[in-house]
Amino acid sequence: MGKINIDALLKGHHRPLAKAISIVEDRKQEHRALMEEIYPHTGHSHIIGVTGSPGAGKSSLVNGLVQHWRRNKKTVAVVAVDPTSPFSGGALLGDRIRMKDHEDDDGVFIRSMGTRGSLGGLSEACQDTVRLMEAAKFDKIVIETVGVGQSELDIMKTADSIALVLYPSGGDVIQAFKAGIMEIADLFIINKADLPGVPQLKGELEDLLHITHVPGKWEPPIISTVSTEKEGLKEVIDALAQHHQYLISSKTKSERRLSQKETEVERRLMERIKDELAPLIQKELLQEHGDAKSNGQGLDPYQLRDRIYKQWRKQVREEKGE
Ligand SMILES: Nc1nc2c(ncn2[C@@H]2O[C@H](COP(=O)(O)OP(=O)(O)O)[C@@H](O)[C@H]2O)c(=O)[nH]1
Ligand SMILES: [Mg+2]
Repeated sequence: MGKINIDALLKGHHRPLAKAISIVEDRKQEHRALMEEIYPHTGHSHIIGVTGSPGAGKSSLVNGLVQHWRRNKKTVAVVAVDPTSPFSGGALLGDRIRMKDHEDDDGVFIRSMGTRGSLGGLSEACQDTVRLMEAAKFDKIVIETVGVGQSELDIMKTADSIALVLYPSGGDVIQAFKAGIMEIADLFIINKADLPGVPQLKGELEDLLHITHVPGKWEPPIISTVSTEKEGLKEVIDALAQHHQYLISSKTKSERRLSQKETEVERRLMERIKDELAPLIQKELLQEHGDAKSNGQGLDPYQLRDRIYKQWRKQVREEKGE
């Protein structure tokens, strides 16, 4: 690992943490060893996912939440997975000022993750980044993402508490519902409550929540905020704390983390198998393509699948020397 000072990272120092995140993002060779080393130190933070369409006011909200937590001496790390995020490089002037609010504060660490490469790779990098932040002992870790697509949903599912930020504009709720975010949100925030249309949006939400609610389970609150005026933020902080308490007392937190781990292991395993199979599949398909040219349709997809599968198994057996 050479250059990364793990002890300093575990104490929450920013420099080694930033370096470690770069290693994760670039998928450098040290990545695996690094993750192994920090893993035993993870699991203690409250991970909060903040999602919602671009312009809903997620970053403004997060900015306000960070200030609140800091006043209560909580340390906070933010990872913004949003190309339009104020925390990203190409930010607008006003956004830079917001980020500056926390610049000299050691208890706040902010990192943006660009859509370098595929979104799939991004969700993995994000997951590992959150782990590094946990190892660095931040009390609160916020993941901000625009809520679209499977990868974003995967990212959100790594959070303990998920907040969906909406604003009175129409259409948003149905979109969130379709994207499957409604079902996983633990908290609904109607931001821009200074604009007209709040009661309608709230009514719409309540109707949908009525359908999705499971008796005996956590009932997601709906909170109105004006992030730019810091209105309603205390209520959001309290609701998040309550949800965290609920997760711990109902043992849901450990259950959720275990199921997240299961999903992650499954995904990583499938990727590995896919990588291993890729050359064989390509070779077989190429051959099949040639065969099909000379004698019509060739094998049907099931037969071809079985042939490739058998060959792969044979290959594995040979490797094991059976
Ligand atoms: N009127 C109003 N504007 C807001 C509010 N919260 C955020 N905004 C504005 O909405 C725009 C987008 O906010 P931003 O936090 O960057 O949204 P994000 O894309 O969801 O992160 C900015 O111009 C904010 O100043 C609010 O509560 N009321
Ligand atoms: Mg943003």
